[in-house]
Amino acid sequence: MIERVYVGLGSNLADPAEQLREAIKAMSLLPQSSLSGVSSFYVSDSLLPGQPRYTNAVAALDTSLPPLTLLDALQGIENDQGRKRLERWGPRTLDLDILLFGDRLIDEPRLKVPHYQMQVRAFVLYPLAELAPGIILADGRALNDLLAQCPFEGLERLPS
Ligand code: PH2
Ligand code: MG
Ligand code: MG
Repeated sequence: MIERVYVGLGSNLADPAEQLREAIKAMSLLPQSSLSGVSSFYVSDSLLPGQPRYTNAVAALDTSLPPLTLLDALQGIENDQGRKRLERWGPRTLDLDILLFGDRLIDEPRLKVPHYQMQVRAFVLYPLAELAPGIILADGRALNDLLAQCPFEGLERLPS
């Protein structure tokens, strides 16, 4: 079964936009998968003060990989691009987060889907809306309702 997965990309170290482009290339080479869209890039302040600004985007991936296999593959890409897991929420060269996985609700120690904090993250919701306008999440929430509660304020959309 092929499922549509939305992956959030983020970087705030080592030329963030270049990290995102490299990650998109690597995702396009994943087995049993095809990359079917990438949003614009957006720049915003870190949720944690004192860190460099982040560049974020969302990619749409059609895959028949099971969720934890895809998670392993995405973590492999993070590691290949020099991600050091020093502290939770520390600055990072690359962060790849599974946001939505088809119409699944996933509650595993390593993976919660929908991503637990996407509703308060403009840098996730606005790029997602470019690729999946009007989508209803597996838990029944409407993306449009989440957007209405989450101001665009503070996001800077980069020209493509
Ligand atoms: N990710 C974090 C912490 N803060 N801030 C922005 N703007 N974008 C992110 O992707 C981000 C963050 C930890 O995952
Ligand atoms: Mg992550
Ligand atoms: Mg993250």
